Formats: sequence, structure tokens, C-alpha cells
Amino acid sequence: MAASSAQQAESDYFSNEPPPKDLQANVTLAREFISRHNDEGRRIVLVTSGGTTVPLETHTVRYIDNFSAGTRGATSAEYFLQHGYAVIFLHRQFSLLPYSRHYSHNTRSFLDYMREENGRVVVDERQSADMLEVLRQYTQVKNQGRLLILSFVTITEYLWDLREVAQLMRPLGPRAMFYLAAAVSDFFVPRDRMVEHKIQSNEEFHQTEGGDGANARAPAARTDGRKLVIDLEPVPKFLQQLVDGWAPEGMIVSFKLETDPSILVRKAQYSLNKYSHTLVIGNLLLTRKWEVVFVSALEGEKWIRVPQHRRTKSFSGVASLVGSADQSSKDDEPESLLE
Ligand code: PAZ
Repeated sequence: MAASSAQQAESDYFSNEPPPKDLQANVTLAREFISRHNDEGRRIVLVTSGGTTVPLETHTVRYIDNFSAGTRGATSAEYFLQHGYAVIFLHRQFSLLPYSRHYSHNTRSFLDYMREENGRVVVDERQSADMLEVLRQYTQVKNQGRLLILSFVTITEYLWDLREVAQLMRPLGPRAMFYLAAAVSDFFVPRDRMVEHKIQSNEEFHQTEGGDGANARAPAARTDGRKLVIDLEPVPKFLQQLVDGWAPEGMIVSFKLETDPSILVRKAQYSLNKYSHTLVIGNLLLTRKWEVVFVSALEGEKWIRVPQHRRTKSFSGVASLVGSADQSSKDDEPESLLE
């Protein structure tokens, strides 16, 4: 049978882009994790979180990145764990992690949570109650081995890990869930168009790469005179493959980020129809911590908002938004979010 264009794009991508060095180690960990929780009849969710980078050079000095801090993914992972799931947390290295996110990546040092008493380090009383709650949840999850943390940096590492883990989850059938909150680059530099060494700004040191004579394609990121020219290629759309090829029975929740409110719902609906996911959650860059729109075949369009008085900086878990926030129809006027 002839390969479909999606299968062809997949095979081209994965034969051109080398796997990450830690892929086999990740696969071994994921296989053991999935099989253990499958034997115990537990639901397993793969949460992706944080942004992918697009390296411009093989020995990478420069890369393109995006805004994502991993707040949505890390927060949602905690709620899945609270609801009994086993979680594979595939995140951008050094982005926020479940539980430790409460004490990292903010302007306070973790040392501010402690003080010295009789030559020993103790937790400051003012922090103790909150920290105890987080510590209890974390310890329970750790003792039960319900959280597996894997990491990626580049778009290619992300896609390799996603594909391998999704295929390992296939035997779970409908007990597998994919919660795709990572901000994944739409464009990249293919390996065969990537310069090896640091791109030089000084014309005297410009590289003369591109080997194959007249057939050589120009590097995707290169200097032209004193300008830096970046000419990226589209990342093949693998979301359909997730449904059709890698984990056809799993529940797939994907996110759609936009900055223009007038196209958000349309874009989410487009993704829903095109990729046949169970649910697409739309959000806007500026308001993503307070409101999201659920778009599904079953329920159409449903806005979920955190009430004004509960809007704190760290709130970002859709799983908890579902449980406790106002649920209003699309006709409701969003509250001002930039107070
Ligand atoms: O990581 P974060 O909490 O800062 O942001 C979360 C988010 C906006 C990346 C996520 O909710 C999302 O929309 N992910 C998909 C992005 C996309 O359209 O590719």
C-alpha cells in the first residue's frame, strides 16, 4: 500500500533529523513506567510543557526560542497527579516542574524560605504551612512512582521523544491521554541546511559551506554581506499522525495559542476538525492565565474563566480551571485582564 503524504513526511523528517542522544535512555524509562502503571490499571497522561528551540548551527551558539515558561504544563501535571493519573512530564529542560515550580523561577531565592536556628537550617514558619501541603503531595507521588520527568531542548528532540513515548502508550488504548501544552515551533532549520560552526558576522570569516557544488542548498541561517538571513522551513504537521499512526485510541487534548482574539476560536475549530483531537483548548498570550476556551465536537465552544478575585500570578492549571472557575457562554464579555 502506498504511504500517505503524512506518513511520507514523517519518514522524511525522522530519517533526516538525528535522534537525541538520550532517546534510548528515555525510552527505557518510559517503557518501564508505562508497563508498571498499565499492570496496575492506572490511567497515564503524557503532558508536554515549555517551548522548543530551533538551533541555527550544529555546534549551537544561536537558536530561536519562544516565551513559554512551562507554567501550564507543570501546574496541570500536579492536578492530574492529584486525580490519580500517572504522569509522563515531557518538558523543556530548566522550565517549570510540578511541585518545585512553587519555589523556582521567581524573584525570591529558595533560601528566603529558610532560616538558621541553633546552627541548623529550618523552614521559615511563615512558609511552613504552604510548603507542607506541597511537600505532602510531592512525597506521595514520589513514593508511588507516579511521575516520570523527561526533557527536551530542540524541536527535533521534542518530536522524537513525543513519537517514541506515544508509540509506547499505544497498548493502553483509551486509558492513554496526551495533553499537549508545549509551545512547539512551526518552523525549523533542517539538518542538511544547517551550518556546522558559529555563524560569523565578520565578512572576513564567512564560512564557505554547502559542499555539493551546484546542488548544494543555501544554509537556512547564513550571513549575506553583514546581514543575518534566516530562511526556515515548515515543521511537518505530526498531530494527525498522533491520532492515526502513533496512538489512535488515546484521548488527545491539544492547545492553540494566538495573540489575535478574533481568530482564536476559528483556529481552535480548524485544529479540531483537521487533527480529530478530542479537545482543543484555545488561549491568548496575554490572558492565558485567566481564561481559556474549550472547543470540542461534543460541546462546541465553552469559555472557562478564573474569577477576578482568584487571579494570582501563579494560576495556570486548566485542570483546576475546569473544577472551580466560572463557566460562561461565548456571549459573555471577558473581564478586563490587564488590571
Ligand atoms: O508555558 P506557559 O504556561 O507560559 O504557556 C502555556 C501555553 C500558552 C504555551 C499553552 O497553553 C499553549 O497554548 N500551548 C500550545 C501553543 C501552540 O499553539 O503551539
